[in-house]
Amino acid sequence: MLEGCTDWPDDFVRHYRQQGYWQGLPLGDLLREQARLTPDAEALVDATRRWRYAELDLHADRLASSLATLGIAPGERVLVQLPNIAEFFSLLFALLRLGAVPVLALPAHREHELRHLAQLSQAVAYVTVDEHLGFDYRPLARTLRQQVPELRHVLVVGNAEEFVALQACMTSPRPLPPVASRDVAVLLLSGGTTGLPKLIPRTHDDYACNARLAARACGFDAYTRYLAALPVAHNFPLASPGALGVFSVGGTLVLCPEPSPDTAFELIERERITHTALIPPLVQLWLEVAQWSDNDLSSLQWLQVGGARLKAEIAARIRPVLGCGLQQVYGMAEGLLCFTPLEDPQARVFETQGLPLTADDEVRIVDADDQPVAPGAVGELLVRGPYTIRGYYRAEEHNARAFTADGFYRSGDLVRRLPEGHLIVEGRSKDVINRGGEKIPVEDIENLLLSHPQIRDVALVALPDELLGERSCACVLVREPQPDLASLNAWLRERGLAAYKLPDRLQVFAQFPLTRLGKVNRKALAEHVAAL
Ligand code: AMP
Ligand code: DBH
Repeated sequence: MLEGCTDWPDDFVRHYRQQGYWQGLPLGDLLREQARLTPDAEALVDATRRWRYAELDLHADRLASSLATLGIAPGERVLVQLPNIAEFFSLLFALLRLGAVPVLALPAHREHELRHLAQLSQAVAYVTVDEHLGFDYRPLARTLRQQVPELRHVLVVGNAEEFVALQACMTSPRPLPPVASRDVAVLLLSGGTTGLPKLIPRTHDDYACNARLAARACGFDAYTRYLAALPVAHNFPLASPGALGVFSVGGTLVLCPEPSPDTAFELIERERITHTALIPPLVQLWLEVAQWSDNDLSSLQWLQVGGARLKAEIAARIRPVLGCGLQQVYGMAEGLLCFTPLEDPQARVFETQGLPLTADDEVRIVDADDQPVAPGAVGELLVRGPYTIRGYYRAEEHNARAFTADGFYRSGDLVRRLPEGHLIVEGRSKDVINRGGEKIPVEDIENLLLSHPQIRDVALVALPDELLGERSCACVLVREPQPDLASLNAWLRERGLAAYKLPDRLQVFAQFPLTRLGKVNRKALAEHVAAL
């Protein structure tokens, strides 16, 4: 296994194989197999292209050969920052076939996040796009290359300027050394537990299991036409079941450049979309717009919603307004996926976040002393299973806290379980703000703010928000002259922070309320600000 990753113990490996969770096939073969079975079926549609399975397969092979020729070797990491375009998948499968490991950054990430990801992963290459939604990624590539000298290659989709054009990397396919299914396939980003975002190593075996079984739980088949409205670098639209789930059954993936209802509704109508996935604030936006939209959404069968808690009132409006069923999804890039079963009664679908995907997802709900809580009581969810990691990448010290001695992942989520096994997410114990499904790593932003000359101390807290569930407020002690929110955010932006992590509000204090132990009382701070 890739150095810096934690393997499952042998008895678990044996069990997961015996039970058929791990099938011993590298993810690159998943596409190969579909291309053999249904070469002419439509695999992928984006704004300008329609690729059949045979075409996607060939693009991936050609790109893999070119990347090998450039000198990218098995096991090396490649930082990938691509929007929802066809090349995301030719590149992903090329890297998987090469055994090189993609680090999947989101299009919203900027210098602050990318530098950290490149350094932590010791990436040898960065692949990006010329422009997307009005943002030019090439200056970002220049900065990154200066700051991280280990980045040997920069490849750009579109007008590459001084960089290598990805579309020119199309040599004829040649045989590559085999890839081990037990090895790491991708490094996903965690929303953050403490400190800087961590990297999540997912193996070919466990990620294929994730996608294949999720596709089954969601009823995906060869007739499925899935709209990827969320950015496909994220675990939800990528593999839960998302794109990889679609490819595992020979369905069609339609890539939506951004999730606004205007763009998405056109595609749903034109492409006869059957399934899609959203985070809760987008559901509200889609519901608003659908009421006066002329688009025909009648092909839509299921809307999956996850990333943050969905309010039951909103859940109840989905079928009347959009004409499709709701499936709640509670997932994490670290592994565990829960889905409300398709046949569940409405009340259960509105009120719960579903059942764990497999019988071997071992879920424990515990108190502060790691003792199981009484049935039905709220506690922290701990989990281990055939597609849940045993450790973050290169994070030995953090892993000692984030996992129990017997290998359970401490999710930081507070949940309770109904008698039938359905989980309900009630809150969290980790220091992350969940802004409508987008996760803000509190400590990282606080550290950045502490380096601002006018800020003496800071606590970033969550405030309740009607649309987003939570938004962020920077509570600060300042030096004169006092900064205002606009100037502070301009300063953070200059430091290359992704826009969704910018504080929504700034509140200046003369002193912070303290706990009896003398630490900043975040709860009291948040309550105080919310009441203002
Ligand atoms: P990440 O670790 O970035 O993959 O984010 C996963 C986290 O998102 C989970 O641990 C939960 O805190 C949150 N989450 C995901 N889905 C839901 C959901 N359906 N309801 C509430 N919280 C969710
Ligand atoms: O929030 C998440 O990370 C998430 C939500 C739903 C996820 O990773 C998933 C489904 O797979």
